[in-house]
Amino acid sequence: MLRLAIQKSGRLSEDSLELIRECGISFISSSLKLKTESTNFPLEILFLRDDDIPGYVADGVADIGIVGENVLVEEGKAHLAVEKLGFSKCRLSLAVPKGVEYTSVQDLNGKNIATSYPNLLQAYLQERGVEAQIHTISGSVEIAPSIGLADAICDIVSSGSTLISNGLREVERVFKSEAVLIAHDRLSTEKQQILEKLLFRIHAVQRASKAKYILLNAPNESIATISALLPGTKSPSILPLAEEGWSSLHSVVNEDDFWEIIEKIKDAGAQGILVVPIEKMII
Ligand code: PRT
Ligand code: ZN
Repeated sequence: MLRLAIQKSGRLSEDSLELIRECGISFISSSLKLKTESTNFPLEILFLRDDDIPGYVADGVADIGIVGENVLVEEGKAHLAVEKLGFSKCRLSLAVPKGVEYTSVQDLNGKNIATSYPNLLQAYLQERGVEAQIHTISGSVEIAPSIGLADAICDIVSSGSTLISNGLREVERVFKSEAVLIAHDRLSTEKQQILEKLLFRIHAVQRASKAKYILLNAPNESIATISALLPGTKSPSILPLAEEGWSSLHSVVNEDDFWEIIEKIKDAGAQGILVVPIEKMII
């Protein structure tokens, strides 16, 4: 049995549970519970505050966990990271009041900066030879300049609207973050094997989320050109159509290259293009 710690309620909770479900792991979830056990995989889920997750995993109270890299690195536990998960993307940024002149990070010398991430901020400033007074506060960092507590702030930014509505301007990106899977560094052989099974499923889900299955019809003389444009897992599957001189091509394309590829294969003579989502992808 492997123990996974995830955030009880917050920005990471829903996507963490969704990932586990997409891995085909079923469990009875209840927002009131502190833990639950899967009905079809040797996994127990603990629901905790995100800040407590790195510590619990480091101590072995939980075997694995899902947490933001910002919290993990701030707590000095980056070595526990196993896999980036691609959700809860955000950045830790420095921001100053809109009207204040700012040319470089050197302008922060001797200034007061409010943050909930003193270690990440200190490392960033030190690397650039900036000496500032860091005020550690646990919440509502964005109001610190307006109440006279600080000249600047260093806080998590996602859309940027919190900064704007508080009259602040983002000036430096200190750290880029996303959700990561972390693991205790001395798991038993049995637990390590369960983790590997889980990682195998996570990889299949991650690959599928970026890939699209593409089907199209093409005149036989265009097959070579179109095949060269379709990356696929290997080469595309080619099936003859009932209509003489035409074939159907099947392949997989990456979401990022998708629009560019579609345009090129249309120009090369492809017709009846169908693009469908892939649920799982094992290569
Ligand atoms: O109760 P618990 O301690 O478990 O949760 P929490 O309140 O400490 O954390 P939570 O749920 O707010 O965030 C969990 C994790 O989500 C963070 O550690 C980040 O890794 C990630 N994340 C992603 C974010 C954001 N986006 C985010 N936008 N964490 C916080 N914010 C906040 C930010 O602090 C600021 O107040 O949202 C505001 C900025 O958002 P924008 O969109 O206006 O820029
Ligand atoms: Zn927290």
